[in-house]
Amino acid sequence: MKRVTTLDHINPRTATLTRWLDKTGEILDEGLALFFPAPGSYTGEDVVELQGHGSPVLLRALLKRLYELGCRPAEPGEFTRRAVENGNMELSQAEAVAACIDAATVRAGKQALRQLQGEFGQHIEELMQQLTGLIAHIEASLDFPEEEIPSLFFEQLSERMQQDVIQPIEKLLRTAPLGERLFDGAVVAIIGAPNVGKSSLLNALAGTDRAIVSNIPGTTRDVIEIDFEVHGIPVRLADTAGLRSTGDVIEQEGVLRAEAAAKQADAIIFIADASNVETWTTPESADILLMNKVDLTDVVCPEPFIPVSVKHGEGLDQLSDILARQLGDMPLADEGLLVTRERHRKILLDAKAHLDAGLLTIFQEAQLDITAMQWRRAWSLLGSILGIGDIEHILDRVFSEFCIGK
Ligand SMILES: Nc1nc2c(ncn2[C@@H]2O[C@H](COP(=O)(O)OP(=O)(O)OP(=O)(O)O)[C@@H](O)[C@H]2O)c(=O)[nH]1
Ligand SMILES: [Mg+2]
Repeated sequence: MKRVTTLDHINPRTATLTRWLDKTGEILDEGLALFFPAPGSYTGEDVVELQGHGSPVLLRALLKRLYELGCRPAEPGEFTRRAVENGNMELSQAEAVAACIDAATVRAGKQALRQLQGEFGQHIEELMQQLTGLIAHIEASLDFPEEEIPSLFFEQLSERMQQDVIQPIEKLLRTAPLGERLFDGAVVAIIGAPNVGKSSLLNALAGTDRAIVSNIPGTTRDVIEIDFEVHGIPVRLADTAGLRSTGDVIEQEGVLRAEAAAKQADAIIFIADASNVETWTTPESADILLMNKVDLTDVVCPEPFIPVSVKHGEGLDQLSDILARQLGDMPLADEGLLVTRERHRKILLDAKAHLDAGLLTIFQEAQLDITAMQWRRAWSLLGSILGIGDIEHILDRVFSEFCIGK
């Protein structure tokens, strides 16, 4: 540090004003230096942070100087990886760092924070402890084959396996569709005949005036996308050209794009116009059916259409609830822990398969070693969520998804 700043000494954990110098001693910038000594730093190693004025030119000059002195840029996720390797956090917490950075909504951020604080990891650890106890019972009966073990013993063991390990895993797995959705988001396409109010709906849901609305059928020609959120789920909403056969080549292209957007969407909202029966013919692919402009007529809205009046904001709250549910939202009074990463879901599924397989042989004395083997395999799998086991392999996979500099 002496070679790049003007400091002779720095107190730990204190922001100290300094200047950084180039090779010839010329001042490059002025800023703050912070020193976090091992082992109490983020990575568990000695860490120095330099905070400059943030101008790309000045920062580049500082980086150039640091590279001259033998520094190199961090690999994606390298700081967090070192924190894991030095025992400062377990792997699912490290993944939560990436999740915190990626979180697009407050709800997603809250889940990431719970994971960062180790709640998810602790739950997995508790399951592993339960599993260890049950494996120990099986191992013990394998060690004393001459003992007559009552079948009640295995019945109880299998019951505890169901209650204490398999059922909690199943409960976690049920949260995965919502948990993953909170981070991956969803694409929702609005389709329907011309002039039914598709662009009006996009504007109303996203609270902007993004798409042109007019009473001329065929107003929207292109796919218009906007990002918003429904109950904390990030949604990319796509407004499309009204579906009809037309001689206008530009509109034809718009219709083709509308159909392509609908194909790629996770959910499709189809809109009909209550005042125009010709718009009611519903495509099979639609997930949510809206009957718009109910303010214009007294026609009874046929099932399963949901009556709305986009113009007057009627029925839109109900639409948000239905859309959120369509995207995997669950009614949770107090949001429990969610499985938010595909890696965790796959491991839990795999572990459950091994636990179930172990139960198949538990009442067959000759095959009890298979039960023990299956359950031990499940234990290792759960451990790989926390980073216990083939650590290098797991770390490579997890940190390859990180962004640079964390
Ligand atoms: N009365 C009434 N009019 C509405 C309602 N929703 C939309 N409109 C009107 O219907 C007309 C068409 O609305 P748009 O949102 O442009 O319809 P669109 O489906 O995007 O039409 P295209 O882009 O041409 O396919 C506009 O004049 C809107 O003001 C509603 O709930 N009630
Ligand atoms: Mg439109």
